[in-house]
Amino acid sequence: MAGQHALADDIRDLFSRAMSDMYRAEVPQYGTLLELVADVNAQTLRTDTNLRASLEQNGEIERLDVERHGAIRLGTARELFNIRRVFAVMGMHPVGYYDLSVVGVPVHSTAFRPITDEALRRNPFRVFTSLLRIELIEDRALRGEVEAILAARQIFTPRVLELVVVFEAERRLTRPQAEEFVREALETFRWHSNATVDFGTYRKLHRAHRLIADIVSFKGPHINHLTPRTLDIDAVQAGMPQRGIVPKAVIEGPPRRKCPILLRQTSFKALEEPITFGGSASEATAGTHTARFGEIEQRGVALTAKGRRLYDELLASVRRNVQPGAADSGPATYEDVLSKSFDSFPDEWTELRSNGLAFFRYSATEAGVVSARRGTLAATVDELIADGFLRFDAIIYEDFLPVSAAGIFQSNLGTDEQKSYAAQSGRVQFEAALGSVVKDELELYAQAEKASLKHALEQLGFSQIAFA
Ligand code: OOG
Ligand code: NI
Repeated sequence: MAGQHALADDIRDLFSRAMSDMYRAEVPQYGTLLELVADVNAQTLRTDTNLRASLEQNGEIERLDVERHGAIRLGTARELFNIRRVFAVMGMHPVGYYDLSVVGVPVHSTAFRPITDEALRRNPFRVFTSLLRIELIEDRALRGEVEAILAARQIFTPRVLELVVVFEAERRLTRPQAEEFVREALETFRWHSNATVDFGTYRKLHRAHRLIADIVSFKGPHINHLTPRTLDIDAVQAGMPQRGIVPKAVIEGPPRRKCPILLRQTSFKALEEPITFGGSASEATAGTHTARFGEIEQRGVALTAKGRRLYDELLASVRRNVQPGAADSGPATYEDVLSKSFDSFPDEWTELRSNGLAFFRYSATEAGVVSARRGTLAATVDELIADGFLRFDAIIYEDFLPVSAAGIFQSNLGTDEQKSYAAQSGRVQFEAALGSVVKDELELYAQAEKASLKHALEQLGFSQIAFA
């Protein structure tokens, strides 16, 4: 932290550490998972020297230990508007729009995350943030009740909103203000074992959708998971049972590959936690609620629009033939079909690059810089790579995948809730509620790639015009 002041990146770093400590104290299995992931990552870095070199080149080794994403679910447009302002203080901005109604979850979402290379290197903390689509509640009376309950709650402390205003004016906080901001912001994400509704109302909400009960019944949008990044998700999945954790049957996303793409994720079941329902102490009812779970992820290269189309097509064809977790096909069958289908997705870095399927970060090699001075460089990017003057490393995918997210939601809702909503995409309403457009993730990756190439070519003695 520079001097007396804290900038957005400093505040995010403080916050993500405080959040991790809070969740560790609340959900002990999360601590166990962090230990397992740290062991597997250390082992992977020892054995996979190429991966290690690439992570070092990208400045990702340092961020690995602090890397997490979390998720929250909000009830109203106002809550979404203000959470955008709170996250902005931490240098986290809305990227991407995810419509989950098509997969039977009555929410739409974005991811708040840092967007510049520098901020991502410092601490890439992200929060997948969903907003309830109240219009998808069919029962009119219940819809009215939900609106009234949500209108009456305030998920932010008055002080955190004051500090947001200070930041909006100054673009920074003093160090004591930053520490206060983190303490106050944490309150929004905290677990509450007292429901704001009585047990009858909770049951009614639950019957409409378990997620609706989770969003509406409490004082705030408790963080429902915090996910560390592993370098070998299969090893963590296999190691979980030995540490008393039971993962879901299949890993979401692409299959295991030599060159990891996008994002692979697996989760373990939500905890059943004791809750006190009902407003006044005299009519309080004891019950339980399941919301919080654990998750791990392995991140791979970000795909271009072309690469993403191929991924979506292959995944859809797999799911037409075999459903993960279906009774007649075990996880082995699903993973088999998945990895066979992905045979047609190139699995060499050079091919991924030459086919325009993925984004890469370019850098000048030492040999290249030395030759540049002697003025003996080749003329095209491909030649520079072939001559060993330019290297390229995967740009890591920093976002989420809607089909995977649906799988994570579903595995924690129980398999009985597979209804799908016939809803229009609500992107326009979502952005109106947010008070901002969401950024296009593909554009961010393309910019990062372009900037790295420009810089590398300059180091090699080329002007950007020569390669425009
Ligand atoms: C969010 C589920 C999505 C992921 O990693 O895809 C998610 C939620 O359950 O609220 O976190
Ligand atoms: Ni998640």
